[in-house]
Amino acid sequence: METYKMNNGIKVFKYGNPIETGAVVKEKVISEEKNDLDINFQDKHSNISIALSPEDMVYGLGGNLGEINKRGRLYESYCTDDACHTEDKTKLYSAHNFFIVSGEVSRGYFIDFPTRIKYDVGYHDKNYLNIKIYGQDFYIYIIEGDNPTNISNKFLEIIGKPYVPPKWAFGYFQSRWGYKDKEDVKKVYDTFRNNDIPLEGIYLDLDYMDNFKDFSISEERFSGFKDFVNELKEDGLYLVPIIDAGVKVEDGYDIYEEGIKGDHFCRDKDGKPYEGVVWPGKVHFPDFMKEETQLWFGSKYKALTDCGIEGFWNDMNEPAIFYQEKYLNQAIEYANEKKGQNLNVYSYFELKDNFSNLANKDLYYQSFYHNVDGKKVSNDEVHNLYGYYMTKSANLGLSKLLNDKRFLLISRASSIGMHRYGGIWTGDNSSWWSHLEQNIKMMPSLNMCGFFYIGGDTGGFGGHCNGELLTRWLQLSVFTPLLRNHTAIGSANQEPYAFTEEVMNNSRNIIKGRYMLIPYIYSEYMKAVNNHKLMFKPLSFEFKGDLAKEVEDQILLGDQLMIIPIHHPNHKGRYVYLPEEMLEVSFLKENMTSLVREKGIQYVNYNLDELKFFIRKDTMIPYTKPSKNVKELDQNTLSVLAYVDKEAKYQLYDDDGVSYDFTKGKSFTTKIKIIKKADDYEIQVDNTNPTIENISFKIVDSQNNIKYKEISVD
Ligand code: MIG
Repeated sequence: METYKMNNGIKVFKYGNPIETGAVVKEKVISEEKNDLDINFQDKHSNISIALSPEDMVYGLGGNLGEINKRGRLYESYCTDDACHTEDKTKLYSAHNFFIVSGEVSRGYFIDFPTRIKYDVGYHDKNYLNIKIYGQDFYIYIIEGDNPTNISNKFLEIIGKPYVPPKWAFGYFQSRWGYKDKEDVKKVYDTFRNNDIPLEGIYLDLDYMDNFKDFSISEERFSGFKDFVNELKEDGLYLVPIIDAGVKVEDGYDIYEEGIKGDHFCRDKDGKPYEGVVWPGKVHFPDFMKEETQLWFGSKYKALTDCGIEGFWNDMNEPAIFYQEKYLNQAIEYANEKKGQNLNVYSYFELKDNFSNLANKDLYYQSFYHNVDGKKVSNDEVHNLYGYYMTKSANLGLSKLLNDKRFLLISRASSIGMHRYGGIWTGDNSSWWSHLEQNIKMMPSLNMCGFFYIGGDTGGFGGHCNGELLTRWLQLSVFTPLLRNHTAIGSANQEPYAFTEEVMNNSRNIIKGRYMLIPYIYSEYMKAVNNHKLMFKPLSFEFKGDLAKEVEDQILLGDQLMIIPIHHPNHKGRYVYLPEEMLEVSFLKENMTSLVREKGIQYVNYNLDELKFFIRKDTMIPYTKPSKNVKELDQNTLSVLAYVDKEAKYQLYDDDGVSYDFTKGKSFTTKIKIIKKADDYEIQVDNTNPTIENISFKIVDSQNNIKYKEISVD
């Protein structure tokens, strides 16, 4: 064993001969200290046991189900396509192996390992966090710090800055699997515009492709694609097409033929390109572990960037496999044998399971191989890197193709390291109230693991959404960086206008609220990226006491806001835990009201036609007027809502929103300070943003007195 030491309270331990995943960007430095972790090497596995005291909380593990406090549940890191996120599931699309055990003292752990890890976080024995690593070659990072925030920040620093999308990616996006042709897409666009609902873009699901072939466009359904894309873009509307991991096996298909010629596909045990079955039927999987393949596949996005496309979503990159021919044939044979027989419960179930268990078998992942630095390595051994490296490949390609213009890029599968190349959506949730609640809780956990450009399918993917659920979900999602309403084929329409007039009016106002808040949301996003800080935090990261630990359906955004989504039907409001005195704000264009609330538990009304949140004392938030898209946001007049008892400060970040000039120091700040005087406020503004001309203030004090002020900025 070699031991490394990084400064800043971070120690790195190396076991065996790990594969370099690229998760950490900071150089590893040798530490002389001995690891105090209890690691037990057994067969081909490694078991770690961490004692938990009754008070310990466990945070992290990113895109997995469950609570913010991970204790009392089982989890697994093995990227998996599972479209039914029920309570008993242990694994989803991500493998995010960073967690913090926090009690008397707090400690962070990151297991840098590319395949399966299982966690029993005090499920079978509440006194232990037991971890089973499916291998003996890995790094473990141990991060000491004062508290979970501090530890998360240190972790964010060593894994490198998260991906930064263009500013337009912070707009509202409409999606559905099943917008089958140009006319469908145009209709969505027209209906949004005609009903004055802001719309930044429309995601294109696999309906746009020719026969589910990557980088193809259906001539039949999307003829004149380039003109179509550019026509919409003139009006500031972006189309965001999907790309799947599997490449259709078909003679004459350029991507397939190039892939074969260039030796870009994963191989089976006999050295032939591995064949799985996904959307287009038989496919080969690009070997994203190879740099040449990353560059090759990344360059193929050109087919679409040439049409004016600047955003993509990478799907099915766990990779999802519907079946492998051999196993389907076995199932069919078995079924044929049983034909005409009088089946009892066992034989009937076996017959049925033969088919229903065909997808994503462990066997499949064990039976195809990557080329890792010249070595043959099964997918099973590096499974969690597949979606990560596919997205890295897309990022490398798009960076070149778009000449250093920023692009929107999200992936379904991910592991830590990928956060530098793209964002993620949280996969195939359902139109369930419990999934709205789950969406709240996943946000801080994902942030801890480096994923900042994140959001769930608003309204829910599977199942049929109704107007109330969509409205409540929007009241959450307008605070998440990725705001996308998406649903599955076969489910009820889910656009804001698909329900009643009332639902449409409420949705419109809430989405407009999002656009009003973009200056703030973008600023918080960018500051979090640049300063290695969390954008979303659990209450317990900021406040002491049992309630702060237990209340998980309220989360903090930046240092200013607490959001309190409603995640039950028929509720007119909810109980809110206020860890300190805060200002309740109902934030809508015409009717913005506020009320100072004492600390403690209070029942707060929250109607369907509001956008509600709480502001912490001595803070402020900037906002602007709503617009139909980001391009048309008012850059000249800024509004500020402040809650001032003594003195409040805010530093508004902005940049051009499209280029990477911000990485070279080309960004703007507007520093605002409001100081309470006897019966007035002194306002100081230090501004480098050339577009801001006026700032209008609404300042509330602890007695609910309101003052309006106007300042012109030079
Ligand atoms: O097997 O492209 O998570 O967002 O709509 C389903 C169709 C494949 C899964 C994605 C979902 C997308 C769907 N895809």
